[in-house]
Amino acid sequence: LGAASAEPPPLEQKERYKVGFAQMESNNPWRIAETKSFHDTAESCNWDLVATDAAGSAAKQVADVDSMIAQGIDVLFLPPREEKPLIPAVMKAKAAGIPTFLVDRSVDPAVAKPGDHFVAFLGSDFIDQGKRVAEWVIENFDGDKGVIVELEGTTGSSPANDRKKGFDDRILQDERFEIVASQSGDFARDQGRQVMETLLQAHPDVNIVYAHNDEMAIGAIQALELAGRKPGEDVLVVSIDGTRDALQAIIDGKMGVTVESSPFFGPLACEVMKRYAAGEEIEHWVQVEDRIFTKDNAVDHIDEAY
Ligand code: GYE
Repeated sequence: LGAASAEPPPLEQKERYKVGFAQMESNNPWRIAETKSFHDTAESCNWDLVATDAAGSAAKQVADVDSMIAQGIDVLFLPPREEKPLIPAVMKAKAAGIPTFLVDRSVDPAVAKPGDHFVAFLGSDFIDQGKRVAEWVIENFDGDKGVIVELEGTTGSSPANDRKKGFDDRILQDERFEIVASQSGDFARDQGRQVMETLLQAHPDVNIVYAHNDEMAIGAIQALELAGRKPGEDVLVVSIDGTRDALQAIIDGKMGVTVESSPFFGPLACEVMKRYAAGEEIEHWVQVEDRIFTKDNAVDHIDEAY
């Protein structure tokens, strides 16, 4: 046996493809919108779609990929829930001759590489998203001392790691700001609310909440209101995604900003897959451009939101 080639497996050109989409969980509007985008694209892109839902378990997500490999998919689209536990799934797909595209989250780049173990990562620049939130806060916070609570995404996931880095590095360059607590709410509304309730008791002087996604921001707003605080007046709430509820919270004056992170990956997946089958060289990172939503434009975008 020769050494495995340092290239992803090729994809043959044909009329219809059996496409695997191994979703990680479906407990929030972002995930549901992403899954729907793949189902919608299946019709227009001639896919027989095999879609699974790992219900928040990285181990189940790996097992779901195993079963897709056994079912003979031609190509795999994988949003890895966490950076390290999903590496075996990427490796097994390659060994089975199936090209993999990572969508919306990535894996540890020291171990699994684009242009080798997988074709490409399709998604946003999470460091930049965090940095843009920090810059908006620096420009718009009008107090003397910013006391920040940070609600982190899923521990060990690429967006949680990078949204923290991008925000923290930038905000701490300005001496007005201090991050007094930073804790995971697993990208979920309920956990965001619970963690915020606890952190509010330890840090009643908080006046800025940075959540790594909108669902946790909405949970935090609920916790703040329950404690008699006035989000938008005495606490600035900022986050990332651009969900309908977040845009509504901006319109209602309860949230300051959300930097976009789009879940609509289906059409991009179709396009990149076709280019790959045609033998084109695919950039290792197919980067998605993100808009920014504030009180100036939230109302213009709420109808297209999810
Ligand atoms: O921001 C979050 C979701 O991986 C980019 O995951 C995605 C993130 C998104 O649960 O809401």
